[in-house]
Amino acid sequence: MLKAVLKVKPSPKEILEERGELAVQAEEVLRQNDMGGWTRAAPGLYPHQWSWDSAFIAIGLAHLDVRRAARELRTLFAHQWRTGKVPHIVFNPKTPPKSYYPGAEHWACAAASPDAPPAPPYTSCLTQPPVHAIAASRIWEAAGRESEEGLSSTRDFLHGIYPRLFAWHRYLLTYRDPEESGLVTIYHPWGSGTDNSPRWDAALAAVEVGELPPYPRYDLQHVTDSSQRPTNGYYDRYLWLVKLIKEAGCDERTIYRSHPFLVKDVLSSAILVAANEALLKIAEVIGAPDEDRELIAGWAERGRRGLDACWDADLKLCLDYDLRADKPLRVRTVAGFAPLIAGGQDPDRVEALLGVLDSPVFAEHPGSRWSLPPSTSPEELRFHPRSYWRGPTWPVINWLLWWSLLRAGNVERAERLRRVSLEPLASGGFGEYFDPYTGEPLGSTSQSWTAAVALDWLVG
Ligand code: 2M8
Repeated sequence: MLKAVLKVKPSPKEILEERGELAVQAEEVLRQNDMGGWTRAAPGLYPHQWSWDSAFIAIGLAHLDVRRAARELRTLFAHQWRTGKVPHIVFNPKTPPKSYYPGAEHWACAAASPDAPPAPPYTSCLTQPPVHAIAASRIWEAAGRESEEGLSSTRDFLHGIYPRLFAWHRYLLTYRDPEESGLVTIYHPWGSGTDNSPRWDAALAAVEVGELPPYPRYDLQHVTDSSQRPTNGYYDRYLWLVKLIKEAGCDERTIYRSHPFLVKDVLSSAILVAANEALLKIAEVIGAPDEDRELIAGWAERGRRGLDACWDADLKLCLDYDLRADKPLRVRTVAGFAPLIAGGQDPDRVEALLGVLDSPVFAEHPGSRWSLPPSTSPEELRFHPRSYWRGPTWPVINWLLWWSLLRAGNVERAERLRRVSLEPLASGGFGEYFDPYTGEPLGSTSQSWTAAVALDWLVG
């Protein structure tokens, strides 16, 4: 087998040296992308602050400097909307023109909505998966290993960020879940963070795209071949949806009534359950009122029930739900492991999920270079090994699965995943994603969140 041929076992000393070197390199990537109080997602392709990237970045930074890690989240939450929404991008006004499209001028949210921050730096109007409370609680854990001073500054940070995190989760469980299903609704594939995943193909196919002015694809300048990025056909749909959201004044109720893309996203929903558990811990540290804690515990419970309702017993995975077509979106992607990420599952469900994870449908596909889950199962017709979220393996997703296994008490399986997850980085650097067959790093280089999760794996 290819896997066996490629693996010449290094000695324990070599492993330690290599790991030490990798941690130094990861720290260097975060340093280079540090813009002061926030970190750009990547040097060329993503020159702004992205919401869930920042949360992962804070998890890595916590091992270098808990104050700087806290600042990463504080900067992001300084741009929270009046509704509690945390925007998916905070645009850096100092970025040279023609760096990223669509940028702040295209979104023009402040003009479209009275709920948006009125002054620059402007933001987008979408959201991304809510990893932030998880990051804040990891910063608290890291502070516990520090001096009394680090601990007390982090306690102050938790006091400041708690009401903002609370408002963020409440936004997701109200505006984004008027049905009270426990599941988060997204209006755009960008809201899922797994943009061109085949998860969204059927729902996007039903969107009728109208007249669009020509637009640039600056993203294609930053990859070695355009197959790594979404096609123009997908971009047409993305920009059409942006246009409709702006026309609705970014108003959630109007969007809910008229928008053609309205989907319950199981990955975001599962992350929200785990984030609510983290928020409960923070509530305890800062002594938040009992009513808050009851509410948060109820949100987590509701989320678990929602995910239960999305369980597909044949595929043994969780499925997203298309509210417009009123049916599940039946594709095998890493989002299907949502219950594992939510945590608190009964042992049979965990066993079923691990059975799929460790099968040829995902991590043990015979063509794979490493035992890592591809973002889309190679058994899916729409799988593509090099195209963004349609097949490559993503370090941040592997981090989520690793962390979930640890929480579930499956230390041995978690450790195996941690060790294998470092292999692509040791051989290919801090790529955005990796070809599961060849191991080639793809997309952006020096991607901040890849470096951040590597640090957490190596130093944490
Ligand atoms: C990718 O998404 C952006 C749009 O938000 C893009 O392709 O331009 C996704 O991988 C997303 O999950 C990530 O947060 C972002 C920055 O790393 O890039």
